[in-house]
Amino acid sequence: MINTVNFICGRYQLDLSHAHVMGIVNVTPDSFSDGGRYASTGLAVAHARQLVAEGASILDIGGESTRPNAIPVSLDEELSRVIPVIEQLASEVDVPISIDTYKPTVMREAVNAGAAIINDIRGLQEPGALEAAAAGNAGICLMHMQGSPQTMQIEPYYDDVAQEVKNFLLERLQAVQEAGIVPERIVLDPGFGFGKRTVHNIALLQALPEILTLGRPLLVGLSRKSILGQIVGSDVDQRLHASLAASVISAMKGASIIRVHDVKATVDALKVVNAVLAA
Ligand code: 8Y4
Repeated sequence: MINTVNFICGRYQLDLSHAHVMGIVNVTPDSFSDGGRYASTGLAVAHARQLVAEGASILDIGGESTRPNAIPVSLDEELSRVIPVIEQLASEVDVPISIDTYKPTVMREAVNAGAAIINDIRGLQEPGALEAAAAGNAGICLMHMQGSPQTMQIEPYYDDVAQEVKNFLLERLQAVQEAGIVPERIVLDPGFGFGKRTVHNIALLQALPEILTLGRPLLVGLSRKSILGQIVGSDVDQRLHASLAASVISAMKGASIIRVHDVKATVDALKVVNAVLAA
């Protein structure tokens, strides 16, 4: 299945007729007591450079953990983690930089600092988020989540997960267009693991072609997630092979952007998928 839809993101235009890798860059508070902010910025930038060298087409920069039970960070803390990293990377790498945030102020400042994509796990539902996204020319990833990161895995329930996720993404796609954002700036994401049980995640993987009928490219994130741990029985740091299988399945089902930790291995796997899909 060849998807010829282009993705406009800031000064970039990605050709989503084949699958791309989005490399995950977490900016975590640094563990060196005397390192200050400088150390964690440097570590994140060095990691990001390596992911580009390994073939990442996009870098996703995140300053707040979205894992269940993670402690939320303040606006100022999130800004001071991600903005220096984005500023430094924007001037030296030639791939779009994505900011993983749901906070409108972080969106605006990240775009000012050079971010080309807003990756919002809340689908621009926070007050002011639509306006912040519409203000620039960044690409936008709209993701589905049931509940909030604090509560989403308590008791996920759906009558028809594929239909409900599709309806939500359609509603958000219409809301962003009403805010003045052209559809060429949008990609959609079913939000694997965000308020979903294993059966829901598997049903969504099978339903990717159905969600594609909304007319926008799909981004998926399954890398190292607990669904893979449940299937394989492996700890989070032993999920590379399961993650590769999930990436290959996603791309074969029509996903265009695959968000992963292990860039080099995923790039190779997707080269095989892309060669088959292009034949
Ligand atoms: C190990 C490592 C286990 C990481 C779990 C995790 C997505 C996303 C996340 C996604 C989009 C995560 C920010 C969760 N997942 N953004 N963000 N799509 N668009 N957990 O699936 O990686 S964070």
